[in-house]
This record gives sequence, C-alpha cells and structure tokens, in this order.
Amino acid sequence: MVKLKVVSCLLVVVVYMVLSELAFLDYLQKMFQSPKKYAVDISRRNYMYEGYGDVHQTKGQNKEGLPLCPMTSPLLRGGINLTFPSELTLAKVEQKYPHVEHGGRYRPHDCQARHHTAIIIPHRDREHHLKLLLYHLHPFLQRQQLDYSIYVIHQAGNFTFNKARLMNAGVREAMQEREWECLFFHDVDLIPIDDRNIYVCGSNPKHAAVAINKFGFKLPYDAYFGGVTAFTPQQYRTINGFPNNYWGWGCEDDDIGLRVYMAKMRVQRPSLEVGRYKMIRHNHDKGNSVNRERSKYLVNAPENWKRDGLNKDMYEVISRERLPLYTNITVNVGTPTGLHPPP
Ligand code: NGS
Repeated sequence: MVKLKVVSCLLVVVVYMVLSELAFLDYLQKMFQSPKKYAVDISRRNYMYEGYGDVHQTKGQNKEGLPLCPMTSPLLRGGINLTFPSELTLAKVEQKYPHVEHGGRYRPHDCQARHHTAIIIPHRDREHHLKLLLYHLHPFLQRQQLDYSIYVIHQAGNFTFNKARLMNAGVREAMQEREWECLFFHDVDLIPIDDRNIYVCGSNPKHAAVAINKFGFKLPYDAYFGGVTAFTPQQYRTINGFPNNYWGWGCEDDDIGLRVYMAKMRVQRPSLEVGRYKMIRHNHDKGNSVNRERSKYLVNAPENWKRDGLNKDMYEVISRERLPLYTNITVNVGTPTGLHPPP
C-alpha cells in the first residue's frame, strides 16, 4: 500500500515536470516567431537607424543653438578591433575621458543629440569587467552622438544576486534623474564590437546582443533575450519590468522575453554582423549560483507578469555617488523573505 502511494506520488511529480517543460518550451518557441523580419539588411551598408527598427525622434527645441546631430553619425567606424591595454586602472580610464561629466553623462559638443539613452549595468564584485566595459563603452556611445548616462546598480551585501531587482531599481532611479527616452540593460561582461549597433530605442523592445563570441557569434537559441536589451520607459512599464523573484543565475532574461511576447510586442534585433559582442571570460560568481528553481518560475510567468515586477517597490537606496565615469547606486534588494538590511 505504502509502495503504491510512493509510486503514484512520483508519477504525479513526473507528469507535472513533463507538462511544465512542454509549456515552457512552447512559450519560448512562440516568443520569437519571425526574428528574421527584424534583422538589419547590412548588404545596403546602411547604418541608418531604420535598419535597426524605427526610432523615437527628439521633438524638443534646440536650446543651445546647436544644429541637430545628423541622422547617421559620421563618426561611426563599424567593426572595432578590441584591445585591452595592459595594467589598465579605473583612474587611467578616467584620465582618458575627461570630457565625460560627473555621473557618467555625455552629450555631443558640436550638435544636439537626437537620442537620450540611460545605460543600466547591474553589478557586484566585477570591478575588472566594469573598468574594461567603461573603457570601450564611452567612446562607442560618443561615436554614436548620443546624449547618455551610465548607471551602475550595485547590490549591497553578500546575499544571492538578484539581477532583475537591480534592473527595476536602475529604471526607477534613472528616471528620477531625467526623462530618458531609452533604457539599455547591459551585462557588465559584454563589450560591443561594432558601433553600428546603435544604442537607441525603437517601436518594439530590442535585443542587441545577438552575436556573442561565447556562442560562436550567433544566437544560442532563438528565444534568447539576454546580455543587452533595450526598452523605452513606456515599453518597460507595459511589460511591468523584470520579475522580482529570480535569485541567482538564469532565466530572468527569458522571463522578460516572455513578457514582451505576452504584452503582444515584437523584438527588434540587429543583424549578426552588427550585434556582435565579446564576453570577458569569468567563472560563475560565488554569490550568483545557478537558480535551480528557474524553470518553475518561468512556467509561472503568464500568471505572474502583471502581478509582480516594476509595480512592486523591492529595494532601498543605500548610496548614490556621481563618479567621473558613472553614477554608482548601491541598493539593498533584501532576500526572498523581505527587505531587511542586506546580510
Ligand atoms: C540560458 C539561460 C539564460 C542565460 C543564457 C546565457 O540557458 O538565462 O543561458 O547565459 N536560460 C535558461 O537557463 C533557461 S550566459 O552564458 O550568458 O551566462 O542568459
């Protein structure tokens, strides 16, 4: 009798797991039904923004008497040969870019930028990566003639990393500072290597990191929506931001990919030639172990997405520093049991 009960329990668990897995795969498959439609036609050698989806244009008046920057920046170079100077320090990077305003803000000096983008970088214990990213990202964005700021959202304490909460915190904090038109979510270990990959938003959310060296410069799977993504504030509010319940590595990016799909939006992507990135090698961080519950949460995304996300206030600001190359915002995101001080 006991044996029978154990066997039937096991059977229920197995059936549940199989069904969950099928539902999960089905969602993932549906998510990017026609990604090709959104790829740039690079054969035209057209660096225009429309190749990467249409963009939000600046409507405001030119207050400084400067002409609007050209539609296509004349400073673009295309593919970049990445080099990492030996013994690079943050101080050296700061010296190299003295024209960046405190807090990591920059705007072109000879024309009025058409686009205003906040770069949001979730971070903890990756100073080495951050330094290399800043070294490359500042000139990359400047060649695109953007008005931009870089926000590094640092998780306080040693409790398991929660990238998704950091993203939501980053959006709220950046938007308090300025009405940004575009929010770029950027992994700290990814360096863009083609400046035609323009960091502006479009009429649909964007997935920029489509060709990472680690994955052989192609998508690891069709529905991949990680690494570097972009939303207008309105698009981000529509998907209710990132879910708050993913602790550790994996799937929070798949979850917002699903949110985009469920909110009936599409995903825009650059071509594989333009959306290229180098991932700086690293081991899994100690405080960011693989989240074994992740597929369970992902399967629940359809019920969860309107309930939990940007609508919940899941962090508190510990400090905000306007450093020479970025604004550092240290936040406490608590633990699954609440927003008590970081352990
Ligand atoms: C997938 C994860 C994503 C992750 C991607 C790349 O397998 O969350 O790997 O990870 N999805 C699942 O586990 C279902 S990376 O190599 O960049 O660390 O973003």
